[in-house]
Amino acid sequence: LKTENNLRHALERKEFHVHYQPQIEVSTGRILGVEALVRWQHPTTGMISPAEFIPIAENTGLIIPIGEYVLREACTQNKAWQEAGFPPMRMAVNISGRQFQQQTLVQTVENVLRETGLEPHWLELEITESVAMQDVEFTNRMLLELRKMGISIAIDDFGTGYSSLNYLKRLPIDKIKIDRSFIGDITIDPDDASIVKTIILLAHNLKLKVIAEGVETIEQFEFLKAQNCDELQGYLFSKPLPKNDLHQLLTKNN
Ligand code: G
Ligand code: G
Ligand code: MN
Ligand code: NA
Repeated sequence: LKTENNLRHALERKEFHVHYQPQIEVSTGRILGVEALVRWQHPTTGMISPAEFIPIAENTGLIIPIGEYVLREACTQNKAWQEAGFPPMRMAVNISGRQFQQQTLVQTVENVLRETGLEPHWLELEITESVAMQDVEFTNRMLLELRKMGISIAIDDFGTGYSSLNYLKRLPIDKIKIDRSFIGDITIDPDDASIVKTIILLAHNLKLKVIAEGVETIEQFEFLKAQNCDELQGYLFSKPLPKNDLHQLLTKNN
């Protein structure tokens, strides 16, 4: 099922859809943005998780057209929400390792922003920590070019890779996303609690915003609030939703 040919056909038949998960300002409960998350709606199998097909898309290179589709769809949708009169918000889009290594990424992002009319500061790209740290010189050059456009950069899955603190200080980034593997047990595991506290302090000392992902309980929310975490994302507030279901949340947010 998850072969190169099937992925190619899925792209042609428009079986990929984008869901959106709200990112909440901890101090106010407001929706500051959403993360775009791709879904494969297979005609007979049903919904297939990106965890299952992104690795194949990476290996075959199909992540390039799939990723460009997600980026264009997400920017188009964000512009549409703005034009419908919802308070403007940020759109966060995941960029895979293979996409990030493409010299054409900057041009692609520029084209998509121009074509959709979305202002750059409403777009955030998420690069995983492990991808960012692979070749720090390259990452630095690439992020400088992307940020020159006016978009922002978040380091995804933070804490699961091996960041040199020295590099973290030098890279032109805006935000750190604490990986959800640290959040699940913050209220019961003292080690996870101190790791999360330390990441928040570190981020703030470096003038970076910090968002916690995978927040599922009120207790986790209270902990993060007490530690001055800036934003959160997780099932406590909302799971990733199709665009039409998100309309209702945005209306309440108005
Ligand atoms: O949404 P879900 O938790 O099922 O996603 C599983 C994994 O797939 C996550 O690691 C997420 O970052 C990744 N993912 C989801 N959508 C995209 C996408 O559009 N591009 C890339 N590169 N990864 C994605
Ligand atoms: O790695 P990345 O941040 O892109 O992954 C986002 C993934 O996390 C999505 O697949 C989304 O479905 C999943 N996710 C979002 N919120 C929660 C949550 O509260 N709990 C769990 N277990 N997964 C979540
Ligand atoms: Mn992400
Ligand atoms: Na993540």
